Amino acid sequence: MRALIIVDVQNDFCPGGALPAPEGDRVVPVLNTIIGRFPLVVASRDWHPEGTVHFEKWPAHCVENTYGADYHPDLKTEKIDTHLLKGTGNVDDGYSAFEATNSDLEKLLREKGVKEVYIGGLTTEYCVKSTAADSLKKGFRTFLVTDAIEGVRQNPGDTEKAIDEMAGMGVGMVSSDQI
Ligand code: VGL
Ligand code: ZN
Repeated sequence: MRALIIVDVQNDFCPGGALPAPEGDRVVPVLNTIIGRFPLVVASRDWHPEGTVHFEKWPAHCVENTYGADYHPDLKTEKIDTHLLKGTGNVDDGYSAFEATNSDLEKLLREKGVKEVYIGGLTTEYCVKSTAADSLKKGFRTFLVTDAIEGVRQNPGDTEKAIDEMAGMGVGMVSSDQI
């Protein structure tokens, strides 16, 4: 049994948003193509209060119930089985989808008998990497969909470094056409 985790495909992480991955919207058609191939699809959203220590590190983004926190309008959200909200506290970052506060992702995956987790979305260096690391730690076989992720690219090379780090941890690399 395999599951797709779509991480933070939200307006604020796409071009024109508050904290954009320069090509963040490129993941949307790729995810739309593969979303129907998974018996379980989970999607996370960064969902911050207006005041949070997280905004000492980052420009304000994905404030709960704002347009910036909505899914990208073209994402096929009707195919999402479970919607996760994370970063909802005011004292933490909440990068990983496993830190969602409205639902227990690990428990859900175990109940459904999921053994393999495929991850796509935004951003490669932070929430995607943190979600992949947690997934591995919890014992799921974990794969990155390499053409369904985009980095925020604060510094040149950050995105590539994050991908190398994930490969080093044991995350498998697959492209969408291999799924
Ligand atoms: C993210 C920075 C701050 C992400 C979230 O979704 O990768 N990055 N908050
Ligand atoms: Zn955030």
